[in-house]
Amino acid sequence: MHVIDSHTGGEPTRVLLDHGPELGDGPLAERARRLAEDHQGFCDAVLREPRGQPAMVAALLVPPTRDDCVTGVIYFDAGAVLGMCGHATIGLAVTLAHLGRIPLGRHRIETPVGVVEVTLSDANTVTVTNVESRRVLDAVNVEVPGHGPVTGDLAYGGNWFFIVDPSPLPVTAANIPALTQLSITLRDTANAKGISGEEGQPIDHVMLNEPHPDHPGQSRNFTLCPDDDYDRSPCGTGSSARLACLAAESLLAPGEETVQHSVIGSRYQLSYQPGKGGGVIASITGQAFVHAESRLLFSPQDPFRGGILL
Ligand code: PYC
Repeated sequence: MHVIDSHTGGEPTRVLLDHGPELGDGPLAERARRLAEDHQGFCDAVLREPRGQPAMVAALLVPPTRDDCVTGVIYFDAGAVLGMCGHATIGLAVTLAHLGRIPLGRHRIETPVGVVEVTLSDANTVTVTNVESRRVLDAVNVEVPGHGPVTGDLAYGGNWFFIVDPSPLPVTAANIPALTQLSITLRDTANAKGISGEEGQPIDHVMLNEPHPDHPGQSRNFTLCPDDDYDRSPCGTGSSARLACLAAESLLAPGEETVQHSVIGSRYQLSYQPGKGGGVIASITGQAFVHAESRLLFSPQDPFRGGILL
């Protein structure tokens, strides 16, 4: 299997160029459902150690249903198939340019949740214009076992986020184990309470924010992903969901720029325009770097050809 690995603000993306499972040619949401239901072994084999690494997101290229898109893509991490992925879309655009498949400029990419646009400004810098994001619930209280009450918003940015601002714990590298544990317990408790999207969609990500101590007016976040690992980047879909919350509170005006930092110190520039459905259309600018191009081999004799599953 031919793969290209990149990172976006430290967060890994693996673009899968061939040997994907047969998913048919229907709508991408349908193909994504088939991937999640019937091909977990494939997802584990390409993302879990020893071939993959913690926090890695795969971008499985599939034929788009629309002529105006350069490709279709289905993203997944080791825990779930994702609706969209901001950092991986930046990584995908940079990878397609590395392969000579797209020039600088604007391109459309079809995902299971809709068409997103990428603007490739140079070999590494990409602005993603996401699907419409929205806040669904505000100031929801969750009693987190072992911690106490936590209040946050439920918002959609291509994935489903519980967003807490300010974070109950400082968003620092030293706190990553504690932030991870708190976020897992918070997500599981909120899901058990039935806090969900309009059609019962469960929370798949948790974002804990705080004002950046060194950059007045900017924010720093910790984001937990479905694989129970944290996003090294500031999380594109989470940043989009957060923009929807800021817009709902009139804390950021349309077109106004802000900067979102991740817990490891990488950053995105963000802004939004009002969406047609009452939410926001987020623009996320970040950088990705290709760092490996390789072929994954799966020997039938290898006891860990399907990944390490503990
Ligand atoms: O950037 O949207 C994102 C993302 C989701 C999971 C990991 N990164």
